[in-house]
Amino acid sequence: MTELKALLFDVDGTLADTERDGHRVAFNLAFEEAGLNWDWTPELYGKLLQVTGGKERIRLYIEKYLEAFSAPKDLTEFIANLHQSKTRHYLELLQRGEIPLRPGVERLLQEARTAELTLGIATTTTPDNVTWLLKSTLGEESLSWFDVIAAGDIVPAKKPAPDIFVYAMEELGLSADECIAFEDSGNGIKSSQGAGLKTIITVNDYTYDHDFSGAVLVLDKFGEPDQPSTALQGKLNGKNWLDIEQIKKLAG
Ligand code: XBP
Ligand code: MG
Repeated sequence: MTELKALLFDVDGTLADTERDGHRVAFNLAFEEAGLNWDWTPELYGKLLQVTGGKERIRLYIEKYLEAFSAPKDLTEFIANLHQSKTRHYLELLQRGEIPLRPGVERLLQEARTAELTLGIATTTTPDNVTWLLKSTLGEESLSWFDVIAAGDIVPAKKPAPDIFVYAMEELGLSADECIAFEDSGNGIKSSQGAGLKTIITVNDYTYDHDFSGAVLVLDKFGEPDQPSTALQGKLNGKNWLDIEQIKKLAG
């Protein structure tokens, strides 16, 4: 049995519930700033989340959900500028401390560090979004906890393609059987499993009904002793929260 060496975390939906009250709000602020009467409601945003990547999501909206829209000559540039504005709004929201980590995330990261496990991130979101989520919740020093932060456009194909997890493992010099992934969505587990990784899922309001076949465990949250976790697929051994001991068993 290969020894577990690294934990690879997705960000949005896994480390923090960032989509409905974070990214979605930032998109709408960018649309308003650009004088566009676009309004991504929580329900519409749930549909748009079928595509990973903010720029890709704007393009999906224009192509599939907008009736009359006279696209500018350079649509790619238009989308890129809109997305830059959205990212600025999102970073301001993070810097105001508006997005907390999900229950159990900080505890699990600290337990992993104590157990001398390597920590990595594999996410579709923009790199600055990751660094500012970590800085605003765990402090500047937490950036050094991660040996790799693989994010955004650094790979040619975003989730559900496996590229970002493959890239993260290459950067760590580790094989899939030395790592385990943590994800929240159907696109996420397709990506992690496509990279050959065992995967633990924590669901959220946008992903609870996704197909997580093949996940080694599906939870509603990582949990804390005073915020018990519920296993939706697979089982927690003994404790009502996920800890390193159980992760090592599941990775085995
Ligand atoms: C989630 C995504 C990202 C965010 C928006 O990434 O798909 O696109 O929704 O961030 P993950 P950007 O679950 O892999 O963390 O606008 O920066 O793409
Ligand atoms: Mg996610």
